[in-house]
Amino acid sequence: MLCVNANMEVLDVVTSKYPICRRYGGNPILTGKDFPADADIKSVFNSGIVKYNDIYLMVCRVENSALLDRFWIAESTDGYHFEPRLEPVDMPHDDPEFMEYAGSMYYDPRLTKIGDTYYIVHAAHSSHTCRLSLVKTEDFKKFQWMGFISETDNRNGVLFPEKINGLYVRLDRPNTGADTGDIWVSYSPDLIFWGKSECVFKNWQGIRWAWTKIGPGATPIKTPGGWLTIFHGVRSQCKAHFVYQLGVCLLDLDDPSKVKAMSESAILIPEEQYELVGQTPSVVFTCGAVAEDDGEIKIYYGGADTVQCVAITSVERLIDACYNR
Ligand code: BMA
Repeated sequence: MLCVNANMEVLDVVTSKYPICRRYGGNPILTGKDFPADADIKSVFNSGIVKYNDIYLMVCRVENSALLDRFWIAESTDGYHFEPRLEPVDMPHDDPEFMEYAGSMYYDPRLTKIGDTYYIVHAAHSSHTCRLSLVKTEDFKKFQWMGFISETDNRNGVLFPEKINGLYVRLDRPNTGADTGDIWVSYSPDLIFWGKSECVFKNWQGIRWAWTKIGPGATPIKTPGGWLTIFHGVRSQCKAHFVYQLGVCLLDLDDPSKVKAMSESAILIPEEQYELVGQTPSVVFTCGAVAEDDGEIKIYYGGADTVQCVAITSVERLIDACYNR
């Protein structure tokens, strides 16, 4: 079959389209039991990740039995075996505005390195529903809150790793109804003031399996052929419950509002017990991926809003999935 590689060369190779992602055999890689017992952590999922000084540094979303969500860093040298630090992240609890609005609940951290700074865009529950909030750190010890960066009813946001045409760029998902929403792109000169917003694609545009809503997932990965962007898509099943899956698309390098290609099928579907059964059944949800130097991509994802998992794929395989519809 014909296959497109990362340099956008068309190759005639024998390749199997499925599976696009391979689950790590040791999934789940983190559960609540891996954290100190007195922290009462029941779930760990939807964690963000970067490689920091050759260490895989995961900012985990952890939840206790009072449903209080916190961030807790876990570290790994191989990307599969993670050791949680002794304490949760010391978020900017000295900032009264952050505490007033977000202190009760913040979750789904998405990490992006820009220059020497690591930024975390995350959802924060405020008295005005959910907003995107921005935190930065240079050493993963001290964290500074930069402010809210969206209006209400927006919980999925991720920054691109570099400026495009002189501006910072983000993808997000402003809700357009009770349970609908599309992926948008916005631009900013300073990461605080955002504008030039455009819809990138809608939940129905070519995505048969995500008729309810979609949202950005992992930090977009730069390839010669475009920004490789892993997102989540949701469908309501028999009006009874939502099914969360992952998809992939390729956005134009200079104008990420343009979709160059998109996989027809989901690339990861809830199938395993740890994805089908948990706090929220039938959920695979990503906030981060690591692109290795050899082209391998590790997609870190939450299973059923309960446990943290990882699946392995590659740049070539994902680009191939985008083009071979
Ligand atoms: C989304 C977010 C995620 C969660 C998912 C499935 O709306 O809130 O944190 O994993 O729903 O419940």
